[in-house]
Amino acid sequence: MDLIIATRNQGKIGEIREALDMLGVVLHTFEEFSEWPQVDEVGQTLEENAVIKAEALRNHFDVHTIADDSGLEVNFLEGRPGVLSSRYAGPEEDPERNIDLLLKELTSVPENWRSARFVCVIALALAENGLRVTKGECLGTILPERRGTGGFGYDPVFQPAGFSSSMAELSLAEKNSISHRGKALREMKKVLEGLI
Ligand code: ITT
Repeated sequence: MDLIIATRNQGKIGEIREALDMLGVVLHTFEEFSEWPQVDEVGQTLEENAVIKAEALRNHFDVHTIADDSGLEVNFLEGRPGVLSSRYAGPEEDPERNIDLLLKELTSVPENWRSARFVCVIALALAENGLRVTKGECLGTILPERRGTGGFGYDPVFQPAGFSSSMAELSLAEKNSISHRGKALREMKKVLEGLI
């Protein structure tokens, strides 16, 4: 089975490859294609955007496609940055500026008010028009400063519940074993196993 991964985010690609490492599925990424459609994430929710991305690429290439839409929801910020996580500090999607803005907004906010969660929606658009959606979340707190160099996005300032390290201090396999994306991908793996 051929499966396109509808993302340009290398961090996501690495995690998806690790989680879907299984016999019978050949994963394809944007680097293999000479043209790759630009998709506007105009949805109001993670689920809408995951479906928009998966269907757009499936419609273009006519191949089974999965997409990931994910984000960080901070309770003190009433769920922000949420669906706008990658563009929080501006349209240039700069992860360092996004973290700077988040830490600034949480200046002086004590640890027990810094709870947050990562949320991930994985959409599978089948070549013959079916659609499947899986979800995962990971609870934690926002650290006062960056720690670690692994992962991507907000990982250096996210401490998963029950851990004393940041998400960026975990290995790829450790992150997948507890993360929002790892959980959604394990569910999607079961769906794919039922299809091949
Ligand atoms: P694609 O749309 O091409 O998949 P993207 O990075 O723009 O790439 P999203 O629109 O889903 O993807 O934005 C998700 C953002 O949420 C991401 O850029 C990070 O800022 C944040 N995020 C999601 N999962 C994360 C993770 O596992 N670790 C750290 N930050 C994460």
